Amino acid sequence: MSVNTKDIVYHRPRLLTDNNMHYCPGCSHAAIHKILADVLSDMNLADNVIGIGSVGCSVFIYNYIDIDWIEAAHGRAPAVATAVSRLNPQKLVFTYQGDGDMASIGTTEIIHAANRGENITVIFINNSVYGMTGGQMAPTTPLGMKTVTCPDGRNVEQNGYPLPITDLLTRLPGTCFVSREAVTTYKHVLHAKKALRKAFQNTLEKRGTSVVEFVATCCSGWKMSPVEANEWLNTRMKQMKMGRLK
Ligand SMILES: Cc1ncc(C[n+]2csc(CCOP(=O)(O)OP(=O)(O)O)c2C)c(N)n1
Repeated sequence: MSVNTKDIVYHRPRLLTDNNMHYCPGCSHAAIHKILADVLSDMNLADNVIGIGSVGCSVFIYNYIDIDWIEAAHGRAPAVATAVSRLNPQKLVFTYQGDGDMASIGTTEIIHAANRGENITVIFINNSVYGMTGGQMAPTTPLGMKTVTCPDGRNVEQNGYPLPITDLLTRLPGTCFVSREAVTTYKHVLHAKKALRKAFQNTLEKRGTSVVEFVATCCSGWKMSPVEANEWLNTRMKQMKMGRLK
């Protein structure tokens, strides 16, 4: 049967592999992998890119996106990316990190890499908890949110303030672009793709560190259904400045 190209509404990204993803239903990682594969395919970057994976639920990302990957120890992706991009200046180098990874154990690495203005893109998946290890409180857990390690809700007296890591990164001289995105609606997906394209273009043009944060869901960690998690995320997004931050 011949298909009218005008009727095609969906293309599977060329770089997305056939492997079944291991993510829980409703997890944002899966949607973000898809748009990442889409943008890398659209920009024709397959042979010119090295991704630095991290520890967390996305640890198997190398099974899903068919590019060159290096796996970094927990939190160390920006340090590994620094070496890889300096040794391979012709390659686009990016990290893919959760909030436990980037905003907790790896705070030093991201702050110093961004402050040095390393020529990398940082993709930061902020689902407000440590997903892989069972939904513990992360530095980015908002006040009032319940997790297994703050069952009555995060409070300042016991847990301190949430760490606004992305906002801090906007203040550093080495960051050239910082954006906060989501994948909850089609409109958000389009916006997020534009931000990823911009970040990758900056890295290709050697402008310094670009950061794209995704405010994301973790249905299992939050103990919510995918619909409830999306609704909760939409509420949280209303409290945050979304879009381009720098
Ligand atoms: C050095 C080290 N400390 C602790 C761990 C245990 N650990 C594995 S994943 C993880 C949390 C990951 O959370 P996050 O980065 O937010 O990613 P998510 O799983 O939520 O996508 C932790 C603490 C580890 N693997 N290595």
